[in-house]
Amino acid sequence: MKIGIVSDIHAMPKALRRALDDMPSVDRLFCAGDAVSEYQFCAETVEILQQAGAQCIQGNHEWVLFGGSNPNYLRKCEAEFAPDLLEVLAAAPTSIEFEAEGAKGLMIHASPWSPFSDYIMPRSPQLAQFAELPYDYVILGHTHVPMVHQAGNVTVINPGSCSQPRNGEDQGSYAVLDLAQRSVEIFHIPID
Ligand SMILES: [Mn+2]
Repeated sequence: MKIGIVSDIHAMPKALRRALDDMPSVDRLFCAGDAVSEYQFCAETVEILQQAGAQCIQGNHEWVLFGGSNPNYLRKCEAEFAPDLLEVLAAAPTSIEFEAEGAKGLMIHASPWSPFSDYIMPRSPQLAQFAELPYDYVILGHTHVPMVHQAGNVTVINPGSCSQPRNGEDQGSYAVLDLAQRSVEIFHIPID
């Protein structure tokens, strides 16, 4: 089974489309949060994810938008967008556990430890702690920096952002996890 992973789209549907067009054939699609931004909902982004059958979690931006911290903008969205479209992200969980081909995984936007908002960067000291988690794969987003890191038996994957790279490069990125091969590949795509 192959899982395509996108993250931190931040309401830029063109970049999402580019990632999905470029992506090799996959069996499942995951979105690791921040599909939209706290002050910018995007119907087209959500529709593309829905059509692709993506399993989405909330990032900090969805958490702010739908969690009540931003009531004026949420009211504006409720007036403008169809309820079922908002519900896709409003009802999304903040983490997903998955199990396939004998592998166990967790997807969570920023960090699996309270306060769930740390930025786990490629050389972060916290990476060593992932080895203690009861998973084979932990999928993160949030940093906009693509990463594949082996911590003991745990592979930590961040697909980066398909639209807003923050690694000093001018390319977006996404990831494909191949559970049969136990391999992960990061793919780079042009951005505008
Ligand atoms: Mn984020």
